[in-house]
Amino acid sequence: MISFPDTFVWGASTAAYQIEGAVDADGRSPSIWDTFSRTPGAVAGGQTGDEACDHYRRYRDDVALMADLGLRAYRFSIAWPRVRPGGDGPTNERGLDFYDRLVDELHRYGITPMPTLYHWDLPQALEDRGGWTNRRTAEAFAEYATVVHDRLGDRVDCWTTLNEPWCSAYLGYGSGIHAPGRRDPAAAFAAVHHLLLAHGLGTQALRAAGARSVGLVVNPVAVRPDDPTSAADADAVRLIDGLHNRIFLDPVLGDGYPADVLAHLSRFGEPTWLAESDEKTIAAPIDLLGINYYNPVYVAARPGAPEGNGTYPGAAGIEFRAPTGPTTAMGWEIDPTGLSDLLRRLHHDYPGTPLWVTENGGAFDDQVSGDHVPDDDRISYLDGHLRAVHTALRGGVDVRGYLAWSLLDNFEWAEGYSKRFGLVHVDYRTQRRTLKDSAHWYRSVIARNALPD
Ligand code: GBH
Repeated sequence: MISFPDTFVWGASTAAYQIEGAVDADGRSPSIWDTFSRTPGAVAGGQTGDEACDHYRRYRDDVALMADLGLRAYRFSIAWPRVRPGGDGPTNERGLDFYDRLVDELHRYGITPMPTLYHWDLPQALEDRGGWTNRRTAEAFAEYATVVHDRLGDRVDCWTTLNEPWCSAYLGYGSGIHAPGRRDPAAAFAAVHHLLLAHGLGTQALRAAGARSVGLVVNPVAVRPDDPTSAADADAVRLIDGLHNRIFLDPVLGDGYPADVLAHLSRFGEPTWLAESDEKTIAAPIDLLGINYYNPVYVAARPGAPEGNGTYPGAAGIEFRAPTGPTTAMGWEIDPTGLSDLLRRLHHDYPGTPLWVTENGGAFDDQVSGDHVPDDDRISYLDGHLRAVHTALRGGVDVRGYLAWSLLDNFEWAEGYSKRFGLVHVDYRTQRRTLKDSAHWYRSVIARNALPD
């Protein structure tokens, strides 16, 4: 048996726009994803989060499912446009009421609530004023964080500020494949900075309000050279590692922006967004770092390749090698060694910060037969990655918990409902939930606190 520490926390994650639906209920305003999903061509099949899993109305049943699986923690996100429909300004108490009920319901079953304050659903009203390219959005985030803490802080101990600022900045403002769909490298880097500033200001605000534990969720990636003997590939690794990982981790964990990254950004003009004490604000101490891990990437120096995969502004002549091994339905390479490598590296390069795996999982083309969803591919994905977590633990890495992505099949952003990541299958016509084999498997892992040999 491969046993985990007694204190290891098992759970699952979701995000508001991906599951809640009820986008007009109780005073919620539109977010950038409501706008983006209505833009022709933006989301597969023209789908939106209008109904999603109808979790807003079915949360009691969904919490009962979590209890049935034996989850000890549940990471969900709070929809800023429910709480502050204008982005800043008046608070909408009815929006907070939902999270109030959800938190109470979780406590009824002894499940620890782990809210994330921002999982990509920026109030459209703020985007209309520049969104994450506007410094003011970071301040508005800290105000919103305080308002949420005022309501839930008596029952929530552990907070995370942002989910994957890399996606918000690079996909939202750089490549435009996520909301708000802008394509402007300079805007992407301004967004990186204002997201980091929001994290710093939000962390300070939560602490001032009395929060016990505050952290950030990132999606660092193990960047590997296509040819380990090539010096040019090693340079490509360094650049992509800088633009993907160190640009977030170094400022948050205390060192300010890396010099090589700042040098790279200078080609897009002066970083006028970087004010005097910002790096100090961003380095506000955190109690946990959440890691969302899906796959490693391999990069190669190839003169003439499209710039940084279309995602990393200014990274000319770098090709992202197509997967050579098995992939998930997203086309992402399945390789759990990426997770153990990453955990070891974070432990080594940024010592002293407790780590959590806040998301990990795979999309597969599940087949439903009656009450049965046989998803061996997902079980083996999860099993392999949990072994990787265990390897890291054995190597002395401080990993506190594992939260599977995702509890439910849900709205997979630009892929709409076509990609299913859930432990629990959702029939979107009836909203019927069916536990997949992976859910039964996960329940037994949790119950034993161990994997079979
Ligand atoms: C997470 O983002 C999100 O937090 C969550 O909302 C989402 O539903 C979930 O993952 C599944 O997508 O260059 O082709 O190798 C995932 C962020 C960024 C992970 C890009 C995979 C590399 C793809 N992703 N990344 S590739």
